Amino acid sequence: MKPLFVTFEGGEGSGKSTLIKHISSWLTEHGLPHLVTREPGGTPFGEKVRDTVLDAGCDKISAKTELLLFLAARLEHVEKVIAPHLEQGCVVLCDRFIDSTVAYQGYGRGEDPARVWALSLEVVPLLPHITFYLDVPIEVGFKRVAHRHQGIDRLEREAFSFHERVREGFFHLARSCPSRISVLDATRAKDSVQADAEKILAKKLGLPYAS
Ligand code: T5A
Repeated sequence: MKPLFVTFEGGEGSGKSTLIKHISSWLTEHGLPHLVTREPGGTPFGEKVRDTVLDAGCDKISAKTELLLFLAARLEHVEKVIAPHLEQGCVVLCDRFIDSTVAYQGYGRGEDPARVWALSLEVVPLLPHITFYLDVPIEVGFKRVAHRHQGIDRLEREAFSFHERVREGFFHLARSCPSRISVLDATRAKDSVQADAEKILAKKLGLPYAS
């Protein structure tokens, strides 16, 4: 088995978790061992960082502190979970990774995106083989998650303009890395988005695909 590291990126409520769940079932149908994980998170330490960094009641922290927290969680995640699974030949499906860091802490928070990119790769020198960027207008994503009971987190609370900068950042990244990042119009019905992702993965994994 050839390892494959696949990441899913997008704004709030763009449908990443829904697509990952579908792709996980699709891989199971094809008998392919895989891991589903997320960032921030994926390890007990990473989940603690997640609780802190997304806690709407958390003290105001600087953009650099926030960046370093995401990177610290990523380092643990890659060393303890992602790299060992890739070494075993697994497909790893990860909800958010380096592109979120550049989009949110770089474009969103106003840290130099090129420096955020370089620092991220210095701390964790690993890039996904394939990234799906699920694009939806900000208001569509927020509307989709508005019914949730647990309330909105610290990043979701940011102004509309912050989320617009993040979206622009994702577009910029997609233009810079066209062979890695596939932009999916995620305003379409779930089955259309899923079919696009399956087609790209089938090609990469050498699986038959009937469109
Ligand atoms: N972050 C993360 C950083 O700032 N820097 C970093 O380095 C990293 C790694 C993570 C936060 O951390 C930040 C970014 C984030 O703000 P999170 O809880 O993971 O927070 O938040 P999200 O990633 O936004 O997760 P969500 O669960 O809110 O959104 P999803 O997973 O994109 O959306 P999903 O699949 O739960 O779908 C939402 C709803 O839409 C429906 C689903 O059924 C669901 O009800 N839906 C669709 N409806 C219509 N059409 C479709 N095509 C649909 N697809 C899904």
